[in-house]
Amino acid sequence: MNLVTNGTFDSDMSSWPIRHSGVTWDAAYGGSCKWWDGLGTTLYLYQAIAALVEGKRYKISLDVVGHESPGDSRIASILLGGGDNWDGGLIQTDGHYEGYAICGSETPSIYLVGYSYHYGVSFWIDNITVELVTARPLVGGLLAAGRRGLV
Ligand SMILES: [Ca+2]
Repeated sequence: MNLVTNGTFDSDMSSWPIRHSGVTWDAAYGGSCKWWDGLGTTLYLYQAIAALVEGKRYKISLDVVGHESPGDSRIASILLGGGDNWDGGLIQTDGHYEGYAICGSETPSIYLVGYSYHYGVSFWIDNITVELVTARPLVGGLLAAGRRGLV
């Protein structure tokens, strides 16, 4: 179950009250979130997500749906509850991105941090999701396999 509210930016930036002034709603790409500012500016986007639990592992995904040349998109960090950076790597150009993060001990939330690499570069993101990773039922699976004579 996706825990993010309005991660699809259908018509506005509701549920994303904390963000840099260069992170705004845009009608482009069917409703998306535009990141823009001058060279080297740190941009950020934040949403409190009460359902996140410290120490639990979550899958995060998002799409970069467009960017203006000459620069690539740059989102360097995605943190849950102030925990360690996700393992999805640097988000550099258009595409679908997935990674994992463990929720830290701060206010349950998602916090995305990026920057404009070249002056005037804009990029658009969409479809932000955060889902709890549930452990596979390994023991039950082995027992079932055993009953079928597989182990
Ligand atoms: Ca959208």
